[in-house]
Amino acid sequence: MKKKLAIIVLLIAPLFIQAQTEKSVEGNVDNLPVKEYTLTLRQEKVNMAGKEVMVMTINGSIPGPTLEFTEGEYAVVYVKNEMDVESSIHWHGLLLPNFYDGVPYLTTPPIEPGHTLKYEFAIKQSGTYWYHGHTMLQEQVGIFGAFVIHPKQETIEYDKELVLMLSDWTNEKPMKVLRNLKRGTEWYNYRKGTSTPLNQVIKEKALGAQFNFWKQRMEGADIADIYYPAFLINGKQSTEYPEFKAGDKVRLRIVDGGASTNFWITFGGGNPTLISADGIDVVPVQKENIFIAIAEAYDFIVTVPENGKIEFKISAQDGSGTASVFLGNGTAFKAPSVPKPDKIAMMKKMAKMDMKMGAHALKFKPKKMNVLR
Ligand SMILES: [Cu+2]
Repeated sequence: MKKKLAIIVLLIAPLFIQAQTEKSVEGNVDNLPVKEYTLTLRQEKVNMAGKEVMVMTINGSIPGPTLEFTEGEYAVVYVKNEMDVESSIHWHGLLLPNFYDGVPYLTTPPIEPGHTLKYEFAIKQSGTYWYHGHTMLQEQVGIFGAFVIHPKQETIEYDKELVLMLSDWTNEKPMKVLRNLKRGTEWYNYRKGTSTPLNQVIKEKALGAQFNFWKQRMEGADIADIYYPAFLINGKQSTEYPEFKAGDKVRLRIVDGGASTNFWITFGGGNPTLISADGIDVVPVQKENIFIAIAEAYDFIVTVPENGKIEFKISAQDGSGTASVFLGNGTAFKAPSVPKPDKIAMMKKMAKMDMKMGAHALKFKPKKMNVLR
């Protein structure tokens, strides 16, 4: 027993030593202006999609507040855990000492119920980032928010800005969702109406492809596994932002904080110009739509038109739902709808690929198919 303990101490010790040395090689941070935030994590009942459910909030909201800094500041963030379970916050994409990265049991101790952890680090970059819980499935139920860093000197021209935090919402307990997925049934595909009926499969002459799927213990082609009753932008399915006036150049800071949803983004006018990806500025390029994957961030600049408002729309990749915000006043310039993906064509294509590449390994180890990644 003692031996085991000694081994564990030996394994963990380097992490803490590393944290200490990283702190000391941070350079002189004493002169940096300090900016402080407090994030309070609570368990609360909220109604986001037609049902009151117990979830997790940060300072009483979902998503949590946007933390805003300027490059060169020293961030101090107190995370108060008022829940009855342990928690953690990971700062996605931020350059910081390993000890404050917030991955429990790996870099940072978990935040026990009733405890507060003080995160502190120098802000050495600029751009759009986010933070999220790294404990169990807490990110799915509300532990996430945006993290915005302004450069010392702004080089991009715009008048106003707006954070758009995208997410997916379930009224079920995430652990129950996980159990359902592990069962390997097609329950969620039926719920969200994206399963493909057999008569349609036969009509489209895809029965061979379907047999191929069944042989590999898969029900059929689908893009997403979970049924979500709602997709949200800043915690809502539809929001008006009338404070943006005609001619305003608005910088949209878009983050996909979904737990398992990739989205198509479309704009109803406004000359959308992509200026940044994952916190890094890019050569500005005009783009009418973009595909955003989980945890990615894109910044766009749009100009509010003279005679109406712009619709900004997200469509779940599997075609199971949308959400919108509107910028400006008057008649809406509608964002184009994204056509639903053709699942049967996908299935045929995958079956063909499978024959070419020969997925022997899968065929002889069918149990592997049930392992979650
Ligand atoms: Cu992350």
